[in-house]
Amino acid sequence: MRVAVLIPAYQAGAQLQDVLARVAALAECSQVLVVDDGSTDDTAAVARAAGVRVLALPVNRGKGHALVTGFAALPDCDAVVTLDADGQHPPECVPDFVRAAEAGADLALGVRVRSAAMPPLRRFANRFSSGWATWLAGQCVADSQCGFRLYGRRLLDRTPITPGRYEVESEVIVRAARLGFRLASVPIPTVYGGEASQMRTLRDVPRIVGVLARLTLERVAPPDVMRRAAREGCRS
Ligand SMILES: Nc1nc2c(ncn2[C@@H]2O[C@H](COP(=O)(O)OP(=O)(O)O)[C@@H](O)[C@H]2O)c(=O)[nH]1
Ligand SMILES: [Mg+2]
Repeated sequence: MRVAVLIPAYQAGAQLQDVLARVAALAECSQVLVVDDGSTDDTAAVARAAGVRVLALPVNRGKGHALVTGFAALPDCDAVVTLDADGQHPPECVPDFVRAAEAGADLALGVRVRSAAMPPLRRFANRFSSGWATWLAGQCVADSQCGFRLYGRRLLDRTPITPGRYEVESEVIVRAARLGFRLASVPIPTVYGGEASQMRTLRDVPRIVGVLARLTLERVAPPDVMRRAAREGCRS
């Protein structure tokens, strides 16, 4: 299986070098792509110095935009593993994701233990959004907010994804599950250290709640893109 690693990165210069060195040590990974949109620190320079492919976009538009751009730039692999640039996702777990894909998963979702290592507000938000996503997806979604994932090729080719910020990661789970793609959970450590989150509560929480509300409506009134995708099916 040809596996690419896609790293959306924003203001992540401080941790990115270590993450890229650990990704480079992975036998499973055939290519690495960093997508930086508008960082004002040395994120892009650190990635280039590590010798990986970099897409440096001029304006910041959000993690979801970076993911969609990255998926489109990686058409030649069988699966794309996404992991965060800030060191919260140990690259050493990538083989577990590949094993889940080899066992039949189309979307392998990293699952963090909701331990005391996770800030209390995050724990609550995570439980709430994961419960809602599970109900919408009809399959277990234990951690809808975790960006450490493996996306299979067929899923990437067939699931309509609306570019945006963090809410994109909720949309893709629910839409992929509705199209019949198989989800799996991969336990990963819960890492909270000195890294600064780029998530802005007033901007991003309403976007996540908004997308879950929209996906609730899509149950009864699917948009054209989903009707078309459903006609194509996930296995044909
Ligand atoms: N390219 C890009 N990456 C982003 C953006 N926002 C966050 N990221 C990256 O997405 C990952 C997760 O973001 P983070 O703010 O740490 O989210 P949190 O860990 O859920 O608090 C990190 O690798 C960030 O560098 C963005 O606007 N553009
Ligand atoms: Mg983070």
